[in-house]
This record gives sequence, structure tokens and C-alpha cells, in this order.
Amino acid sequence: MSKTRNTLGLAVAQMGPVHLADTRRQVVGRLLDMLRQAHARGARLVVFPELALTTFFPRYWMSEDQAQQRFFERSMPNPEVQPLFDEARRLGVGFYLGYAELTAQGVPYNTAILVDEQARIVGKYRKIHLPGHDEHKPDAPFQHLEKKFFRVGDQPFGVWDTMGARIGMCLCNDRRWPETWRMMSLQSAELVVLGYNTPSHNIHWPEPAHLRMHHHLITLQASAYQNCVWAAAAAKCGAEDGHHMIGGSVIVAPTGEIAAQAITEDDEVLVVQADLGVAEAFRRHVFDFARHRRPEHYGLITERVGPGPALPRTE
Ligand code: CDT
Repeated sequence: MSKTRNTLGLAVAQMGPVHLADTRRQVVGRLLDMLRQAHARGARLVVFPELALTTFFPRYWMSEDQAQQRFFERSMPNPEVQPLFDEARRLGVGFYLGYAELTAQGVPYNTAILVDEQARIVGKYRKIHLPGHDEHKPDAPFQHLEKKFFRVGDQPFGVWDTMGARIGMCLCNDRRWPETWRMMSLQSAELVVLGYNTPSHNIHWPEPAHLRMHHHLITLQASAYQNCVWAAAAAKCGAEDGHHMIGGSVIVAPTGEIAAQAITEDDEVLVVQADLGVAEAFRRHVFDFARHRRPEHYGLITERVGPGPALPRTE
């Protein structure tokens, strides 16, 4: 007897560079093309990158006001992004989209939304792990000013039941932190979606360039396996006005295996029919959290931020 498989048509829409001179209208045109391609290949959910509507502006020194005037969205959908919502509803495809959000109270966040097949915003996530710095580094080849331009997200990692799956969201640097994934797998996430902009060069120390891709993939693969989730990660990549960022968009199975990976540094769509049942054996056995986790021995994880002294021992 054949078992019915619970599959989700899952797409990652990687973006090539968005230059300073590119308009929102041009960018949304590219997103529309990829939404249609993904739909034609059987996708029900399309994952777009972090800060997908603009260049990765935290690389430029400017005032917060200048950044907000040029790169932030005051409402969503707004008239420039509305065509994406309209086409998603017409096709019956949901999506995840990252953008710079300025709230009605004037608070700036690095945000992602989850939009269902009826084009309703069903989930919002505001980035928690903000990398980089807030001061000007005039000697660096570029800046990484996320700590200047964004506030830390105001809500914990969440999950949303939509499009036939329990879906968690995070953004870029969050993927490097085990706590991100565990927060969502403890809420029974089946899929974690994320966008990223990862510069190829580290401005803080001469990190060998190949490690950027290695750390990206090893993190995605280990986290998917250790948390029994599918992971779908969409890059914005290539050289934005000469500033290179890694590609390597991937869909990873709960086995830790890569089910699909981008081969270009341009707009490129990956589609996988993701069998959500694959995780079940892992959840019942090696990672049966309810039976095997020992939170009474994990206290430091929430008590301490940085490393400190050894814990006292009885023997
Ligand atoms: N956008 C973003 O979060 N980028 C960071 C750069 C890290 S620099 C160490 C990332 O984690 O990919």
C-alpha cells in the first residue's frame, strides 16, 4: 500500500545584484519573473532574499534619516510592491520577502514577511541577530551598518501554520546561531525559510574568502539535521556596484543533505517537492526532544550572553 506523501512545492528565488541605480519597479519585475517560473515548476511557496527590494545599503555610510528616506518601506504592500502581491494571488503562490521596514512609530527593522496564497500577510519576523557595527570605519573597504540602521527585533522567533506546513522565519546572520533554529524546532517547525546578503570579504580580519561559503553551507546543513526541519535559504549575491556577496542559495532536507543548490550568482530559481514526512523518523528517534533533551543542564544558554567562568562542580 503506498503512503500519501505530504509534500510542499518549495522554491528559492535567488537574486543577482541590485545596484544603487536600480529602481523598486525594476526589482519587483525580476521578482515577478521568478514567481512565475517557480509557479510553472510546481511551487506553492517562494523564498526571496533579505532586503530584496534594494541594494544591501548597510555597506554605505550615511545618516539614519538618509537611509530611511531612500531604502525603507513605510507600508507593505505599498504601490510599488503591490504587483507582486497581485500576481501571487492570481497564481495561488505564497512567498517570503525581506525588506527594510519603518513602522508607523518610526522604528526601523530588518524584516521578513510570510504571505499566503491569497496574498495575505500571515507572518512577520524582525531580525534579532544584527551583525556589524554602528560607527564609521573610514579605512574599511565598505561598512556593515546593520547595528546603526536597524533595531533588534521586538518579538521572539515564531512559527506560522500556512500553506500546509508549520513555517519558521529568520534572516541572514540568524542562521549562524544554534538558538535561532532550536527556538523554532521547539515550536514544531517543519520548514525554516530565510534570506541573506553575505559579503564575500570580512572587513574585520583577513578571513580566507572560501570560508564564507563553507560556513554558510555547514550551518544550513547541520541546523536542518539537528532540528529535523527543511531549510530554504535565498541569497542576494554577485557584485552590487563592485561589492561582491556569495551565492549558494540552497534547499536542505532534514537529513542534512542539499536537495538543490544555485549554480549562478544571478537570478535563479530552485524548486524541490519537499516531503515533510522525511523529518518524522529523526523526530521519533535520535532527536526525540521530549525524551532526550536535558534543559536542566542548559541553564547558561539563557543566563549568560558571553563566555564566563567555569561552573562549580561537586566532584
Ligand atoms: N546580512 C547579514 O546578516 N550578513 C552577515 C554578514 C556577516 S559578517 C560576519 C551574515 O551573517 O551573513
